[in-house]
Amino acid sequence: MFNFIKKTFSGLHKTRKNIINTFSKIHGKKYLNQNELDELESVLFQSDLSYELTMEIINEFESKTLDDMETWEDKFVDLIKLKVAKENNNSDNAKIYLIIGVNGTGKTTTSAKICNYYKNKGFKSMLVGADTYRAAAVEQLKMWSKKLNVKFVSNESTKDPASIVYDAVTSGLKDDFDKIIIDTAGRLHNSVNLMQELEKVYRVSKKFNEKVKVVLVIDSNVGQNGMNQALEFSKFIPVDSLVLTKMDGTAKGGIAVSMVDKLNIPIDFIGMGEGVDDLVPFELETFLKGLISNEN
Ligand SMILES: Nc1nc2c(ncn2[C@@H]2O[C@H](COP(=O)(O)OP(=O)(O)O)[C@@H](O)[C@H]2O)c(=O)[nH]1
Ligand SMILES: [Mg+2]
Repeated sequence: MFNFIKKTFSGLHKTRKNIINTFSKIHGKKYLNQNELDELESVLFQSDLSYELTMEIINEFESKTLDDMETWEDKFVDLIKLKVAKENNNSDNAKIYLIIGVNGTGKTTTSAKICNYYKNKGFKSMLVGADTYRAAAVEQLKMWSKKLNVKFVSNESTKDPASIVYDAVTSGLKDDFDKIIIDTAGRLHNSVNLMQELEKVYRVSKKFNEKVKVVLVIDSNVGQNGMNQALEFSKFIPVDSLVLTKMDGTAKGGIAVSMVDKLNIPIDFIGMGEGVDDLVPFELETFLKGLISNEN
């Protein structure tokens, strides 16, 4: 667990840079003047914390005098926790994982990371290449499977991802796999054919009477736009959880907090790099502390 906390803190370096700087300036002050409030408002907003959440914090800080024992950092964490607190039941009970999202968000990498995560937890895990649009994507996933030493199923002779999913899940269940992780092609919600194809893949995966988890992968660099991706994909199939990738390379990490606040879909993991171990279970309090803490 300690390792995950460390990763959360260091992976957020771009988002936290200005925030930490601002919090360190106000550290020890009993109340904040207008300039300090303005600066805080600006850095929180730039990190893609929503306007609404930013204003709530600023309003609260504006009317607040700190006691000797309190810090602005603690106040920040407490306020957001109070406002957005939700149960995150990141449970391990699904068997079939559909990894979906728009192009380039990190679906293939995240499929490998999730497979590795469950394998390390002792689950018998396998990967399925169902991106029938890019041979390179199947090859990429196959390479991950070799590296992780897990079973890999795909079928280059068909362009129908639903048929790959059907065969792969059938064989995976027969061999008693606990986790069948399916990588799919990138698609935009406004592409009707591709969204119908996704619905079909979903329907097929539901036929087995096993718990299916639909995981939407979102590149955190897109900030508030990620919220739209979640809403749009949800119109076609029920999205069960989110993975926010590339947290390590963005200054907009505050989007995770807005998402917890606004969406009824939990964030299960955040991606913190290109390596297979760079996947961290999302935990709101740790994340918030990672944004404002000077430790690393
Ligand atoms: N820095 C960083 N890069 C990532 C992360 N996740 C994926 N990538 C990179 O993003 C690029 C696209 O990833 P890929 O998994 O192929 O995306 P896909 O098109 O959605 O399948 C690759 O170069 C990955 O190594 C992450 O969490 N952090
Ligand atoms: Mg891919």
